[in-house]
Amino acid sequence: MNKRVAKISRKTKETDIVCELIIDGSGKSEIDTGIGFFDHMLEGFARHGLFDLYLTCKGDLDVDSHHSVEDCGIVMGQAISQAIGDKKGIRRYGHFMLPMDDALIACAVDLCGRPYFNYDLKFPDERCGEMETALVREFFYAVSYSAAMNIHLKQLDGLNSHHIAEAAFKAFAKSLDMATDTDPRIEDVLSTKGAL
Ligand SMILES: [Mn+2]
Repeated sequence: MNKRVAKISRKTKETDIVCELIIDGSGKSEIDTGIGFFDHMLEGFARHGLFDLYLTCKGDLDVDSHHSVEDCGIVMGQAISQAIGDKKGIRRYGHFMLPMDDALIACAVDLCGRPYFNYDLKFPDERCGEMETALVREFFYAVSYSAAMNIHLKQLDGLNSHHIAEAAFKAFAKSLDMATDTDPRIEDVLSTKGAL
């Protein structure tokens, strides 16, 4: 099978983003969003999902991190959608329960073509590094509508904001890796409707 790849460029008055996502990667990444903690989260996403991700974002960080994080979510959703293409042969559903010390985060995804987002992470701190923890929600919400996928993220436990966020990004990565994996038994798309 050819490697599933997407390249997206998106420029607005608020952000200028270039992204390359390789679904059939090996966990390599080069990320520069100007937000150290967010780079750390996206590197974890690539490494643990075994995706390759090259992403740069030049955003209006003089305002705050909001536009940069949200717009990276939009672009990554577009990249996921473009890379998986017609979805033939993929497992479609993915889930993972990921522990990170005190944090235990469950994620479930469906690459169904419909956006839905369910989120209940609760961060004890307002920020991790220079990134507002409220932006974790904005990122995954943007991915869900932009990729037209269901994303459920549930916090089962967690005391440390860094661990909660990192476990969420890794749980999402593992779930997406499962959902985008192919199964030779699946002919066409995995739907009784015949379309995803
Ligand atoms: Mn960390």
